[in-house]
Amino acid sequence: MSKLNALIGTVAAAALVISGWSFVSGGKLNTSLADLKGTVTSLEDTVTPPTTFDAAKTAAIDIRKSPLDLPAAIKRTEPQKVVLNLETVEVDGKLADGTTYTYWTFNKTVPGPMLRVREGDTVELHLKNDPKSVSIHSIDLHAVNGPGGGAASTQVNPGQEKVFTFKALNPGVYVYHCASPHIPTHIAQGMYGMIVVEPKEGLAPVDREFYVMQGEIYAAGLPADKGHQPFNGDLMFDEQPNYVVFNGAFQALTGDKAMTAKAGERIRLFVGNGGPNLISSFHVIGEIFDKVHEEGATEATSNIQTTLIPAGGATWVEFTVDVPGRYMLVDHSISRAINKGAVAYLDVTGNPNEEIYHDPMGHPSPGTGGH
Ligand SMILES: [Cu+2]
Repeated sequence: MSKLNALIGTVAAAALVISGWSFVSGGKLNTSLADLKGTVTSLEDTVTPPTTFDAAKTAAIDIRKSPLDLPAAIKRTEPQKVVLNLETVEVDGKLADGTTYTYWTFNKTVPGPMLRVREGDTVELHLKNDPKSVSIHSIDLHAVNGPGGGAASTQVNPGQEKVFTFKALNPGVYVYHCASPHIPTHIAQGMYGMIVVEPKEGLAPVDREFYVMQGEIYAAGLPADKGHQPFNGDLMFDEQPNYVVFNGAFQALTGDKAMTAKAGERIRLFVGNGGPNLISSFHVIGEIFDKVHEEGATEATSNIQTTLIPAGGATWVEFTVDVPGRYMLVDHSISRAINKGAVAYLDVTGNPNEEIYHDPMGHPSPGTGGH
């Protein structure tokens, strides 16, 4: 318990350090409308230019989870025992260009790995905690029927391993997260991911699947501030993050990790919200979700523009990209997208379809290399 008390003490101490927050708050309040005015010549000008992640700048690692890094659809028609291994690792990671942050992770990425099992499977989950960790960690999977979603069985000290078994009774898409005290701090440091429990009949075939999770980062500095930014407990208690991100970092999925597709393809997005606090108004600029499994429900609704994803919730959406161009995933609580990093690119190539979309000025489309 001494480690837990020490951590809670650290958070309490952070709450007393108000000078940094006062400075940040003052800066925000003094921002005039003139300061916010910009010039827009293309859709991309509506967001801050993408960051670059130069590994040579710092020893901090790239913690961004690739949206392509997810298990393939399950082909099995019978349940089986599935063994899953996760490791909690605390790392210094790149939060933005020239900015680093101390993340706590599952398997060194944010979010952690997407897990994928079939309804009826028996899952044996092993959770290791890196010997170099300073904190105890654990896992609560929302797909579990049982105490703490597994957290009751997996409080694991540095250098140790815990295991528990559960049967995946309910199909759907579920968040998992660390549930060790102080829980909001562990989640805010990046300790969340998704587990998909496919229904017995499987999911409808699509051309491409992507894995995206939103989360807040309560770093002391604003996105323009460089250097290593410490966690700020005041910002978290007030639910006022300086960063809101997809897949771990500021505009993480706009450069080398942007998603790509071809016009005419059917897309499935698995989208979760680690929180720890904010509700996402998830939207794709330039698209309409043909199907949304709202809050991860088995039943789908049709023709949705923006769907709410609660903190600790997930959904999956499906749509066909009809024409080439750049489509932007955003939290449509739009300051989070424009200023705090919650934007991702889906670049679609292919032949234009003038019947569906026609631009008489012939504006270049960044997803097609200029046409
Ligand atoms: Cu933890």
